[in-house]
Amino acid sequence: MKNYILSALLLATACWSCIKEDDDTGLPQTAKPSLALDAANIVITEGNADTTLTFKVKLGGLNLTNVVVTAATMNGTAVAGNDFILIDNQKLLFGPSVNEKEITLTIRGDLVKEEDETFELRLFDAANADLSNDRITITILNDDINPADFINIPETGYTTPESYDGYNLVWQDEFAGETLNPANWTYELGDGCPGNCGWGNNELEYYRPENTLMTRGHMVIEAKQENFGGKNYTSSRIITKNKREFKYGRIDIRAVLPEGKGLWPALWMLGENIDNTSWPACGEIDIMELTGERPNRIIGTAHFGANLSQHQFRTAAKFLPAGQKFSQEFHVFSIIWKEDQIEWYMDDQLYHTITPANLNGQPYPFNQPFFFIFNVAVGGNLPGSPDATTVFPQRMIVDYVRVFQQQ
Ligand SMILES: [Ca+2]
Ligand SMILES: [Ca+2]
Ligand SMILES: [Ca+2]
Repeated sequence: MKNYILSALLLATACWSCIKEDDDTGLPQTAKPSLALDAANIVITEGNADTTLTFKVKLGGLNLTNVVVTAATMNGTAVAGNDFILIDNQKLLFGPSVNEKEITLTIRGDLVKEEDETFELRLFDAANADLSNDRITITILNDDINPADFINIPETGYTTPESYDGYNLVWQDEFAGETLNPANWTYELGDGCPGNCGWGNNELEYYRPENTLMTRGHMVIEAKQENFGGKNYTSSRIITKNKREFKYGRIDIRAVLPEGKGLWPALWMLGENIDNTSWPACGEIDIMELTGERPNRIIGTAHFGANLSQHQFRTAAKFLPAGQKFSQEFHVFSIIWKEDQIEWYMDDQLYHTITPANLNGQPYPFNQPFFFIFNVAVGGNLPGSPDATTVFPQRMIVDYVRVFQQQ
């Protein structure tokens, strides 16, 4: 019974409003023509070149006068300019007896990996027609890949904790972003010329940002055999100078290293005063270097000396067990650095220590802030040039860098 009454009430309300509208004009009712987008929501694969879509707007019923409607695109997650070409309040005029118009929409294709994205095409402000189906959603499906997503990232290897008793984690870069974080890093580009050609070591590479790749929480520096900038190899070199500089602490860097004659990956630091106090008086801490012809050996080194002619260094090597290589899985390269002492570790195994007593009377430059440099050099004084056995591309894969300081 209740349901019956409710239905009757609704019916009565509907009829009453119908009659009222019909009564408004007092003239014989001619139905306005109906105007609609002759399309439904669509899904399109982006493609690598622009794609043109044509939509019909159809007028139904008798059009005795001019009908006008406005079409526009509305940004969603897809944005005009980047993902499609803006339709900015385009007027569609239907003269008498015209009952169809077209809207042309351009979807921009590219090779960049993106999320799937949507936007809308809308009709509004119809004059002399009743508008229905006035909007559709266009979904653009990503069809691009990040080439770095196909790089093999080893799943095994040594790892270290995110906290240590008595220390605070003061800085970390886990390389989780889609691009290198510019708050932390600056690219050093080119071949060092003029002024420091070959980066002071007769290196053979040209540094480019394109050789730094981000994938799945890792930063990859790729050394390639290709001609660019007058060099036969390209690679990347990134620094934290003027952005992230530290004095003392425990530093952990987890990485997989390249291999092959002529490859020279390095995770290292320079004194932040290098612009005023030239090398080696500013000090250099090589947390890890490897020469690719010995893929099971890393070296940790401190460079110092009052001036260039008095340059000295203290170095030590750490080997993996026979049959293992640093290119196969992750290892963690660390220093524990305090006043008047630096210790070098590989997978928490101490293999090198320096104190002022080890510096043969040269000034000790390591009690001041330093910045990081991560790079993969090709050729140069330390490793010599690549040869026929060297396979390119080669990659240094860095999972994280973390700096802990004593509480
Ligand atoms: Ca594409
Ligand atoms: Ca794309
Ligand atoms: Ca990571």
